[in-house]
Amino acid sequence: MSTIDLQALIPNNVHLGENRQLQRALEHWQPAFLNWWDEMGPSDFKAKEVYLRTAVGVDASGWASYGYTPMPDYRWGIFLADKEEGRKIGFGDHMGEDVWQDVPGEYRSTFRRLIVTQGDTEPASVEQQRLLGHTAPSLYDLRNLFQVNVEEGRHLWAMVYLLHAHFGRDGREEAEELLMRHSGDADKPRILGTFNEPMDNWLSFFMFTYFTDRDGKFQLKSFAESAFDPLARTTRFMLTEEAHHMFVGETGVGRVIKRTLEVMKELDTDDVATLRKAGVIDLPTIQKFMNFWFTSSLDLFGSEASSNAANYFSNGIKGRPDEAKFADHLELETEMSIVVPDGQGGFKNETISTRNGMNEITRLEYVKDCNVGVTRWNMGIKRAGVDFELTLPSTRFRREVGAWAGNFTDPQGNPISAADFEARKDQWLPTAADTAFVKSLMNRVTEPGKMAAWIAPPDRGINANPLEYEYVKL
Ligand code: BYC
Repeated sequence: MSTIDLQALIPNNVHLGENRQLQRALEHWQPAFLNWWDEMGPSDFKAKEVYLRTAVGVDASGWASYGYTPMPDYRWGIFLADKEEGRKIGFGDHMGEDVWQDVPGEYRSTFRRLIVTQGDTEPASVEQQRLLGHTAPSLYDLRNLFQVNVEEGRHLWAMVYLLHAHFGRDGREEAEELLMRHSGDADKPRILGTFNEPMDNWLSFFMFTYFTDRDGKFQLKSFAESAFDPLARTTRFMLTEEAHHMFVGETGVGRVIKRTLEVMKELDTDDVATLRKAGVIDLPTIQKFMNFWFTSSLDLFGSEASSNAANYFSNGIKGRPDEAKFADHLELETEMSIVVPDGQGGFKNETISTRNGMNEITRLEYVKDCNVGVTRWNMGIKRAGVDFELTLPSTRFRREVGAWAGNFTDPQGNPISAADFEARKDQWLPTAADTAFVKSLMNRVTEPGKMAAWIAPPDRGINANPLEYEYVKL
């Protein structure tokens, strides 16, 4: 097991103290990070004590400690999962060779670009969520928001460590740049689309942590297979923290639905206007928010057919999530089928090499995983005796990246004209009025144990504490 230095300026299990140059470089980046947190992180809660989980090791049985801390004092550390002695590359053209402890020169720029892309999403999400603390529906939710935020900060540290440790001066420059781009900035936006979307209400936050953090899960799983062992070990540990983020999303959306169902029963109605007047979010609006965040997250997997993705796989850079469960780890001559527009207003099957289809394979695994929570939400709706089913739209709907970008379909994936899409999009996606309504419900609740009227309480508190626990000392 690795030794953990928790007393160091930067807590770590990578023997930072033995590499003075690297330590100095990271200690130089640290004030820039704290400055970024101060300017772009959660606004106005700096001095408040928050009941937070902090990573203090990588042992599955006890990797975190819980306690009150003001967020700027959070101990952001560098933790890699333990080294697996004798680990071999598990896929692609280097299959069976020893994994790499450093980046081979020929793959350096590709690794750097991917690590930067991954790193960019972490502070981006904190920036997107910057103002949400002011409208938290409970102290429990406020604490969860801040937990997610500090851990995204730690994930940024994880990528910055790799850039500093393995990419020399270029890496240090990229680490600086990670603090310079900002979500939604007209001149220097974040790299990937979803991370520039505004997030000004908690329904969007829950959808984001359900759907977009789940893209994170799948991308991290792909990196966890990488031949570059420090990347694989870093991302394996990040996945441990990521699980809570998706829990926040799944239970968050579930609690919104539960509360709506309660009011539907009380008032014996499914009339949207009546429910909105009663202060809950109607199910069709929840479906629209789901359509938006799910489709935006689908784009994060890249094009259906991608020679980039084929190269990542061939070269051992990125595998498929849970690569071991696939029968063929070379996919040298194999082919697969994807659905693309036929150029005449319809669609057709196209055969591509499996290596070129890696993004699509990962995306389809992601869709399956997304459906697990949707099924659970639907079970709640069915149990309440309400005739309504939430459904994930087709992977062809509202795409801005890949084969379907610039093509219009309905949520079932049937091609339609641009004019038809324009005429019907308000039925499928949140309108300005829908968002304004959801925002109108966002009033802050600060009494321990109390919830805003549009959301049901969670089943239990955090770390076996009661719901009434003072999760944030305001
Ligand atoms: N928006 O060949 P293609 C997370 C670019 S989330 C804008 O299909 P490729 C988290 C693409 O970069 C996980 N641009 O792409 C969640 C490429 O540009 P260049 C984040 C896009 O390379 C919540 C070009 O289009 N991690 O951790 O096969 C909170 C050609 O595309 C988009 C990663 O993404 C888009 N949506 O695959 C906090 C992993 N999609 O290079 C955190 C690292 C594509 O030609 N990234 N493009 O200039 C990757 O593995 C790959 O870059 C992608 C794209 C899977 C994103």
